[in-house]
Amino acid sequence: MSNRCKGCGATLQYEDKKVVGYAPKEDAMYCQRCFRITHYDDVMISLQQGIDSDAILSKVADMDALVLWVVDIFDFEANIIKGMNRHLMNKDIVLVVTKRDLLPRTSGNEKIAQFVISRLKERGITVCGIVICADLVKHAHSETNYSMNELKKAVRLYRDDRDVVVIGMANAGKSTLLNAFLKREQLTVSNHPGTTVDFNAMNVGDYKIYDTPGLTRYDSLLTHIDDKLLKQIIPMKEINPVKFQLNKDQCLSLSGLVRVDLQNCKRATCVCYFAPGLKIHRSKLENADKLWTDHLGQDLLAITLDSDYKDMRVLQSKMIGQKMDIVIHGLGFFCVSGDIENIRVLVNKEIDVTFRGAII
Ligand SMILES: Nc1nc2c(ncn2[C@@H]2O[C@H](COP(=O)(O)OP(=O)(O)OP(=O)(O)O)[C@@H](O)[C@H]2O)c(=O)[nH]1
Ligand SMILES: [Mg+2]
Repeated sequence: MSNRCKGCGATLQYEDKKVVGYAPKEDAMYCQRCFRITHYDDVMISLQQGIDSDAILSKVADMDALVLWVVDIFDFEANIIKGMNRHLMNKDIVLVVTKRDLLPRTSGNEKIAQFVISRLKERGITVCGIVICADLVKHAHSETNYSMNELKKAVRLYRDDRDVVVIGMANAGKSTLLNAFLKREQLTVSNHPGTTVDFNAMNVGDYKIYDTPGLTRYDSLLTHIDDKLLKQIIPMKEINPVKFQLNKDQCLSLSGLVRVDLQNCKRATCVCYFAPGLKIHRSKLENADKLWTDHLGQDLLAITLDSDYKDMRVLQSKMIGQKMDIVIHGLGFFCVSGDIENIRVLVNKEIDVTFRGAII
């Protein structure tokens, strides 16, 4: 049997430094890439653009195993696996919510569960259970970690003498969850999508539990942004929302990544949930085109994927219900309420936007 890296699952090899799995010594347990990610936050070989997602799903489909589907609640829309039930027909799937601690403490687990249930229903996705996990980074190993106890209960209930396989989008928190579940610090974890590179089996008593590489979402900003900017755009702790009261037509610019135009706006509120490294700038709508022509890529609009805002895609929506989220996949969301006739969103052509009923 080939020797695998305990951190990322790559097959270890000792010849080529530029290929995943390279280790300098034959008795190494971890590859050099995992070592450098853990100690220097240096990915060496970036797999941000993806690992073959269809191949991962078909391998999982062939396993006789309980599936734990890990979903980052903060980036819920980009964490949906399109056609999951078709790929994983007849599989028992438990949805495990991670990164709940990024949302305000005031939005309780009950409300989050209701949100997840209704979104799954709207998308036609069925799962046999939902577990909400909190604070996996800080309090993972505490004996009283409520979420770990709930997860253990769900595994006991649904496993049925089978193995367990953990799947989900890149960066969802799969390896972090497994380290907490197994009370080990074995698996390599980082905020670079594509950290785990292959299936990684671990023994738990009489069964195996598998970590897997993250599936790539091509419509998420995390896949397209320069690796060096990830720290600025991925939130690490509870979001401090930024609130704007609006009483006329206005434009909100999220650095140079997203522009939200609020047209025919009388009285409205917009609460922004993004990483603190991303600055939001408010301007009059009538000045927005000039601002974006003159300053995209500089100053307040410094972080961008585009050199001309006219290359960006334009999406529009009326208000959905009383309170609506404008979700920018891989980045965060604006929550708008009030009297707004039309909302226009400009974003890079590769990135998806979802308009949905508010999560909070
Ligand atoms: N705030 C918060 N951050 C989390 C949580 N779980 C994971 N993270 C962070 O999310 C990032 C990704 O975690 P990983 O466990 O490497 O994610 P993964 O799904 O294994 O990623 P890939 O291997 O790339 O598919 C890391 O920076 C973690 O510290 C959580 O519950 N809360
Ligand atoms: Mg991983």
